[in-house]
Amino acid sequence: MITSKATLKEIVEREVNRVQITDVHTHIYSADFGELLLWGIDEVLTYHYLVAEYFRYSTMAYEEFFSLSKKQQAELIWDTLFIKHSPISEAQRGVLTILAQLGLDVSSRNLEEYRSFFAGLTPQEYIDKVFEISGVKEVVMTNDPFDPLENPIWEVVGNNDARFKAALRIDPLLNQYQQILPQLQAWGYRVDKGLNKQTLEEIKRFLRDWVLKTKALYMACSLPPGYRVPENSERAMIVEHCIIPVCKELNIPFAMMIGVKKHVNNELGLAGDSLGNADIETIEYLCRTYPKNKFMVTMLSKENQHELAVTARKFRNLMVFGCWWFLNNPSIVEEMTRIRLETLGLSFIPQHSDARVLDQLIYKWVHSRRIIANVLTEKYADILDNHWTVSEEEIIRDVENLFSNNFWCFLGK
Ligand code: RAT
Ligand code: ZN
Repeated sequence: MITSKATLKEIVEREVNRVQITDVHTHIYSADFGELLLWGIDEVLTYHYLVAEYFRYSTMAYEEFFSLSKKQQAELIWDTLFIKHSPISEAQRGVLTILAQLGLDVSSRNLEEYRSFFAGLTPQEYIDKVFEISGVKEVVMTNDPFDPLENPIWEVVGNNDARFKAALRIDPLLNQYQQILPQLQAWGYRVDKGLNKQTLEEIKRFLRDWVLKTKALYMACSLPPGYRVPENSERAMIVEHCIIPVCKELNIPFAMMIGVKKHVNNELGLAGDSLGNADIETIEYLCRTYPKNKFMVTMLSKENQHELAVTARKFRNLMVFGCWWFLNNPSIVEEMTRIRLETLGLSFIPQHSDARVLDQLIYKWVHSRRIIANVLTEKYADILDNHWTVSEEEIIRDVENLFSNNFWCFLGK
């Protein structure tokens, strides 16, 4: 039994650093997906979080920047965000963590040297290396059947690397139904402009086909702050009449990522989205009305975090996950982790990486592990003060639950 706080800290840190992670939401792919798998220093530097930060300092026209090659963009970002200003933002610091963890000389500030390190690796070798360094055992991808690059891969090779799991991402279906209608029709689904009975059945058939084809662990969608169900809208109809029944039938969760305000500055491309407060009543309604369905929820606004944690106390079919996107700053991750541990005990998924570039698994998890370990240590210390005893095995159990098993148990696997 652990009695001293110094030992406690050491054991929690050791176990949190050692645990093999299931990363429940990423945008990376297995090597089967070819060019869709992004990796290497130029991809790391042109991450859209850094592109947004680059334009805090640069006066270059947006089109001019986006017309440059990736290599040229990376050079501008390196010079502006690392040489001309100290790289202290979370996304900047992340680049340094990646380089340091790969054993590269961060102090050399030599981009060409970093490039030559990556030039000597194959994607497969690098996947193995990154999984090993980051201590990630498996990741869930974001799989969009409407993506013209991704779709044909599922039709031909599919995914052959068991460490990569699929999640069926259906943003276009829920957010742009009229635009994707011709595509669904071209694939042989008898869908109409109006959501009549046959159309709803055909959308269900489409969802079923793709969950089965990709072996998706869940369906997912990113949704605006104004997302409402029930509501007289195409989106709410498709959620209640297609997504909910198919998820129930296949026994998979519907992951709702709520609070994205798309294209606040369209000229910034992927970096141009922002956030807004969302309505927790939609989650309450869905969890209450469909108790046999499972919902994974992450929300983008800091202001929504407390009510989301409270809502999970009311509904056991709700799994709160991750500190998403703009929330993935150390100060906010720390606060959210505290709120969740104090409100939900150990029954949530504290973090996902959202890695878009393979290398980012490294920094996102190095940074998150450290914060989560600190908060956990503090919480165990509080119960030691009450003469509760905690064993090493119990700490290992708790840590494994947070970083992997809570997800698999929620899925029922
Ligand atoms: O975090 C991000 O990289 C965002 O651009 C989004 O991809 C977000 O995570 C999402 O899944 O929609
Ligand atoms: Zn994401």
